[in-house]
Amino acid sequence: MNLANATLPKLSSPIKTPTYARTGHAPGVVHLGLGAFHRAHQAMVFDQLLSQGDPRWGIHGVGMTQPGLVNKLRAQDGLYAVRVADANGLQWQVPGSVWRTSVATTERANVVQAIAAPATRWVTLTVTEKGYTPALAQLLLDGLRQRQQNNLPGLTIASCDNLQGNGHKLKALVKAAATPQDTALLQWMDARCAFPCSMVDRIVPAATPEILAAAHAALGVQDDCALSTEAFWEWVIEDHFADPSDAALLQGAGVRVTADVHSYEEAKLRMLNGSHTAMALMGAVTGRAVIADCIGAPHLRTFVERLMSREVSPHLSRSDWADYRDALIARFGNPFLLHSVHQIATDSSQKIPQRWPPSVQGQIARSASFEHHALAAAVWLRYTLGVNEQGQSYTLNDPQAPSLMAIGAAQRQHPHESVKALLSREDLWGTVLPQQTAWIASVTHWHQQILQLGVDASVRQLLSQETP
Ligand code: CS2
Repeated sequence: MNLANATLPKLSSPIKTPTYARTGHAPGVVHLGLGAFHRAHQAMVFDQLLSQGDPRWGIHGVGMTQPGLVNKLRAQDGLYAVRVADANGLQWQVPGSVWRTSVATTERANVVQAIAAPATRWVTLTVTEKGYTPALAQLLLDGLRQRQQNNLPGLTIASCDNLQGNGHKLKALVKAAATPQDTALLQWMDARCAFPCSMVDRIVPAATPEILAAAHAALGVQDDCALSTEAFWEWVIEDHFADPSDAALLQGAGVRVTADVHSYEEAKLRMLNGSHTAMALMGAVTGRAVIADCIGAPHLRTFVERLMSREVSPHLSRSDWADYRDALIARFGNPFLLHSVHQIATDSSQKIPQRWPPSVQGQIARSASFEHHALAAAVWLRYTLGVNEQGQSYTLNDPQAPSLMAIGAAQRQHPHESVKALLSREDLWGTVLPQQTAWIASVTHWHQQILQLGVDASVRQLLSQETP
């Protein structure tokens, strides 16, 4: 027996389950990129709004490519359990906000229909860094065109991916995909639709067999879509909505609505995500499976602390960075999360440009040290060998995997050439860093150390040559 509408009443108490009607009102939100993150983050915020009696926050969840999860969710009436756990406690919850589902590649017309549906008020997106394609823009344009032609209200279209200025990027992408015939549509979009920037944060690892087994034990029924997350969550969104009254509603549900999303975005991308990527690559190469194992190693923890304090924080506009750093280190150590380093290392070529170069450039501008980032960049090169220090091989999941592996393949024979080839790529580092000889020299140095001594010894060496 699986979790579904019919089995909800049979769940072991005290699990929080939806108390509101899940049919009878069309979804007000179309979410593109129905994965683990959305289901354990925004879907739970919308669940709270639904619980308060506002029926406009049901979700039409769209899987962008893979039908697997959508099929499992359909079999469970859109229901799934979330385990929320950290040092302060553990509880299970079943959010009920996913009302309908589609797969964009095979059911595109349904998705366009959903965007164009009269009840739809919001489109939210977590399509990952590499998902910002002309095809995505076309999908949005096709839905919006129908709204315009049918004289329906505009939408709030909120990108929630880990990209700086994500709302601006999405709007620019949509505009770039428009044709000269779309002039009136773009005018309507400018006047009626809002593309707020937003920063979302919650650590939600991909589900594992362990979490599915734990869900079965807690619920008393099978749940093929269960997830595990931490208690912490944050959603900061620009005060820019198609319906301005949404600001107060979201605030009431714990969302921070502000004119200044930028400072939250940059702190999150460079502190949390920047450290995550460094640890993920280090973990992959040293054979540590999860982030908690990395932060649990005292030298890696000190490395991450110093990366944030010495190289990232001087360039942040967020002044409470020390508290933010300490909270992050505690979150990374959450023993319940089992956040796979290989999951985070996925698509590193798409993630690193947001996460590392701004801090390195900032350090160069103030003639300060960037050794932690240089060591991390050298670990990335080592990672492209596809085999860890114990000799176990792994796969590089990255749209740039072929070119990265080609650059990295001969790194033992021609280390300088490999470092140079990696660091000269403007798609990864921007236009400034490829010209910086001190940066290239430093990555070259750490790369040599890593090949000779291994990652752990190189990190210890870096720490020992610094003032504590
Ligand atoms: C992670 C993020 O996989 C990754 O790239 O850094 O998914 C991270 O867990 C979230 O951004 C946390 O909010």
